[in-house]
Amino acid sequence: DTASPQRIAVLGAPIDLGASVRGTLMGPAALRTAGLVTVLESLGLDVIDYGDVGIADVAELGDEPPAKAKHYRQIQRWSRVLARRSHELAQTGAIPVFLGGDHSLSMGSVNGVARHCREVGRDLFVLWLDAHADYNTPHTTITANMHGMSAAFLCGEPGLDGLLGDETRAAIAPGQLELFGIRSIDKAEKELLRLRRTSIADMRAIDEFGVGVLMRRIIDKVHARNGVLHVSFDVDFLDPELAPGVGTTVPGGATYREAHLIMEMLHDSGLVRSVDIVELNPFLDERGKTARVAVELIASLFGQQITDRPTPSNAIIPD
Ligand code: HAR
Ligand code: MN
Ligand code: MN
Ligand code: MN
Repeated sequence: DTASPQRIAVLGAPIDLGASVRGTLMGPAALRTAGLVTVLESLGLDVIDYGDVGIADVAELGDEPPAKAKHYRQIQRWSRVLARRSHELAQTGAIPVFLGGDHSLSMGSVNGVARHCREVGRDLFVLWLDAHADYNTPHTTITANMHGMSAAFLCGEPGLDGLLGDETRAAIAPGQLELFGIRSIDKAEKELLRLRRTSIADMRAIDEFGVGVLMRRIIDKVHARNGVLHVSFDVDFLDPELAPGVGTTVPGGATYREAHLIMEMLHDSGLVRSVDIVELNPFLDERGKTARVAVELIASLFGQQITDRPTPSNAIIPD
């Protein structure tokens, strides 16, 4: 029903053990401080902020931790609680927006959404906006950091099979993953991606064709399959000049204008049903710069247009 406002369910996941650098646990607070909820409300959306999820009540399972997966036990507790909460939120018909936290949180958030999509018979496509492919497994990883494994886990790659315990695992097909903005992949990770024929819009492709053409291709594909989209937005997708508040910066990232266009095209597509905002590390940020740009981009994703922004030039009213 187009008359009722779109509902947004905000849920914080203050997790940082999936990354090598501590500090992303402050991400949800920084995104709220930068005005995330207010800006979404100003766009006419009905926003419920469910606060932050925790793992205090989540039991430890007794499965054997994989040899190369740091902090497996804690990430497992996060993944299980997030998978459950994500599924519940998706079922309410709201658009869940998960505030990270490092990128390991997507193993739970996307699994929950994928489970819901499976139940309602829609194909879920996942747009992975990131400098990294996050397509390692405990077998391929060099660092054993679990934030580098989330996309692979979601595509059903082996090695973390007991992660969700009795929570239903809902893997997506590798053809439903769209890696975008990539400029750092490990050797074994790249081989695995090649084997799976995963779609990768790396920075080289972006430079050659532009984000407009590449995004249009993805949007058309999802429309053609009557699918829906989850946007997993790792802020290191952005150029470090624009987004310094990240533990794993890689030069040559998306510009302010490229990132805005992507978000605006995604909004116009009407396909987005869920979002992660991950890897923001406020401990490394410069006076809230990265948090602010992330919030601005999320506003664009939910309908803010370039001419809506309160800039001086915007105040010139034609007579
Ligand atoms: N490929 C490296 C690894 O597996 C780096 C992964 C870094 N991941 C993130 N998220 N920052 O995208 O350790
Ligand atoms: Mn990532
Ligand atoms: Mn990354
Ligand atoms: Mn904008």
